[in-house]
Amino acid sequence: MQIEQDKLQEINHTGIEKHRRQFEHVAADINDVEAVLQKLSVFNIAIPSWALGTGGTRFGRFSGGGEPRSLEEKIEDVGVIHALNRSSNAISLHIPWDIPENAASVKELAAQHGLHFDAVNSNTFQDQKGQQHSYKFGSLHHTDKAVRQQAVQHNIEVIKYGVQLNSKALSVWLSDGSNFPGQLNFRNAFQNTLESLQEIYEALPADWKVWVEYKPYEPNFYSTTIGDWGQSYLLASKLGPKAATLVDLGHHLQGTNIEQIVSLLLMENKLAGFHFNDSKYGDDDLTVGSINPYQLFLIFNELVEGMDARGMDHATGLGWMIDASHNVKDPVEDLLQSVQAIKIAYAQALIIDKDALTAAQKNNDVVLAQEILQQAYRTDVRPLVAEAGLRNGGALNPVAAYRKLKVREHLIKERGLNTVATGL
Ligand SMILES: [Mn+2]
Repeated sequence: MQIEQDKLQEINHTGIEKHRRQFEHVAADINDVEAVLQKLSVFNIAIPSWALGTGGTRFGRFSGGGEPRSLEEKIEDVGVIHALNRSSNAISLHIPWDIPENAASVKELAAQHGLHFDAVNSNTFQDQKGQQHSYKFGSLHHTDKAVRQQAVQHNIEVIKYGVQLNSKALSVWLSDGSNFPGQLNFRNAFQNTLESLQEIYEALPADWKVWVEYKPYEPNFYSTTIGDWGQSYLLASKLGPKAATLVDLGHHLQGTNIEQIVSLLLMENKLAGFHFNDSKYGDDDLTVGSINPYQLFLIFNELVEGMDARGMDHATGLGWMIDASHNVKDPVEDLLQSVQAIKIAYAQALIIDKDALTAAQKNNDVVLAQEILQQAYRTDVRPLVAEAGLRNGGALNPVAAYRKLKVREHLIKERGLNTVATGL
């Protein structure tokens, strides 16, 4: 379905006076608020094709109805998200869940919604129907060369689909690892992975990148072959300049200082980008900013500082994507909340008094440094995010507008109550 602009404007109109008051209040204390709004208005976060349906756990799955039944319907759902927030102009495909049957028509449909295709994701963590070799004991790291070759060929095929859609990156996440001590020779597993990735790297077009994601555990519970940023960085370094490390926020052990990892990867020009989500215990795939928004802000502080130090464009310098799963929420509402949370953290990072912070750090004024960071964090920047969305033709409040427009009800009517999207 398409969002009707006149109805959206009507909804915006009802909240506009309150918004103006709140915006002027916060804008009065911000240096160069127009520069902040400009950065916010061009900042987009890609939506993964697998997050548009209800996610499940291994205990069950409770569909909310009206889920997209095809790649085309997934594109339409991202179109709805983008029409409301004007900040989600890309979709990231997962192969083989979302093989584009007709690339030209899929590209045309995406363009109608103002969308393009972000990184393509390969899948060697499941066996597909008719597949010759099993990934039960891994894929790119497998002890059997024939299995490794099959996984390499799959990744090369994913690149080919991506080329048809004008994607520019291949995102690789491996479930390869071991469940029990003694099961695996760590060095052999690493070397096999490197060799396999080298073959994939060779197949990358000149203007492509490969993003190497890491994860400490699950589905393997003793070791993961690309388990942390060090292992990913080592692979990316050995592969070459087209390879970099992808940080998924949920792929860290509790208490990990993710902002420090981000800072150093950026310094080394080896940060590919992000999979945003939030978690309390592990890879929970919860809504971005729902559990620890302060950590998200601290990450954005390092991102803004580190990207500015390298003269990078915030909007295009790194890959920005959500990687979440929704068990009990409407996926579209969850994605709208996630994008808002990301933009809020970004806006807070943009208003940090950097000169004052640098001076406080030089003087070892620990108290002042904390005051400066928290001054930005405790500023309610939501009117800035709303203003940027409004100026781009989006909704003042995307979730509220989605509900007032009864989008889910329309989707259920159109697609039915018992539809099941491919994905997690
Ligand atoms: Mn991820």
